[in-house]
Amino acid sequence: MAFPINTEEAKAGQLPLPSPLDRPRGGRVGSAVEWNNIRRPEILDDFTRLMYGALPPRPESVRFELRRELSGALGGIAKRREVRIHLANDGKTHFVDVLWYLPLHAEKPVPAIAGLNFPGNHAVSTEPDVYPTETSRLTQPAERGAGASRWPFSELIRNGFSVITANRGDLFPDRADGRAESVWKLFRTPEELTPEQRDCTAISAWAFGCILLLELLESEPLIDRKRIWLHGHSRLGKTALWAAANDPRFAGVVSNDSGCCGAALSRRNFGEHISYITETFPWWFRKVLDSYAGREAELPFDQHFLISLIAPRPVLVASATEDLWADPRGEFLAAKAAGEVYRLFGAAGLGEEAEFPPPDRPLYGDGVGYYLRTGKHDVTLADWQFVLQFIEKSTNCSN
Ligand code: GTR
Repeated sequence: MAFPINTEEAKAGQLPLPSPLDRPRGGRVGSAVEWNNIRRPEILDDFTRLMYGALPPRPESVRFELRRELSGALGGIAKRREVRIHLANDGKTHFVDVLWYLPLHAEKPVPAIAGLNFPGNHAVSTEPDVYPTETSRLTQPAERGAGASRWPFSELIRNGFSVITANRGDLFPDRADGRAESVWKLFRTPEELTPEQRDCTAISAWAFGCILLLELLESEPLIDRKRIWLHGHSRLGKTALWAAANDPRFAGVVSNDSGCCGAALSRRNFGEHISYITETFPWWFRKVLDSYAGREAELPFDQHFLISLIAPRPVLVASATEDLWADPRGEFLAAKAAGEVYRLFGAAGLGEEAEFPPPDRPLYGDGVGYYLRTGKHDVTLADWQFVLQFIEKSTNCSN
């Protein structure tokens, strides 16, 4: 790695941040209409070209197969569905396996939380008979229930939410040569899917998977399609921000510990940086991003632009005290700086006076929220409690 990692605040640097409202060749947008019509598409295009690449196109066919439905799941409070999403394009096929819980006795349409998981569908549930994610798609095969602490399905069901998840490896196995087995194979030849060919990225394949989950939810009348939230942790937090930036149907997003190339500012010299991330995970990003290692200030954006693309929909940025690698303060500063765009829509964001909060004292803001949880890089029950409060507050504001 060409550049050292810094975790001392005194050495983080004070680079000026670009404003998302400034046009590249001069001038500035000053209204929500100008933002939506002029500036937002430019920024989306910049992130597509320089960081994440384009999302996969729509396959010729998308079909939902209900493989199993149980009505007494999670001790009798939920319905469990396992769905296989079959994709077909140009004579080629691919599938994605989904684990989906719905409240058993919903009288009216319920909100939903969608998100990809790390270890496999069978590993995020405590139920012993969930169909396992195919081993070949897993980075490290995980035991049943091993990742359940991050997915408190019963708690979320009791709070009135449906929860849906699929494994990241079903879209793009998370390794340098995963591209050849990824969803991209529907659209490209094997020669176009080598580790060196980096146009078809993992983050965009994962974002596409988030959108498939959304469309499956939308096919169910018991889901309130105006309240479909997207949640992502770490690399999947980067993914969640990118998916919601691309698809306005997500009602809001939670970025948990998303760090470098997620919610954290690249211009701060703190924690993970572009040099490290592009050398370690080249399949996540387009190749051109490598050339910005050490010259982050030359990017035409910083990560508050990514959050801004989601405006005026609510975004909650979550950090953890021991997760210096993800640069909690850089995540806070990006969340705060995105407020400039939220204000065009009449929402205050975190507010111009907001200060980096002490641990476990959430700032729910207006459109943009932020908190710093005590503890490690993880998703805990405490995180979900903050998430539920933010969703409740955001929902009440917009009604
Ligand atoms: C780390 C990576 C981070 C973050 C994390 C994760 O190794 O450097 O950017 O994405 O993985 O996804 O858990």
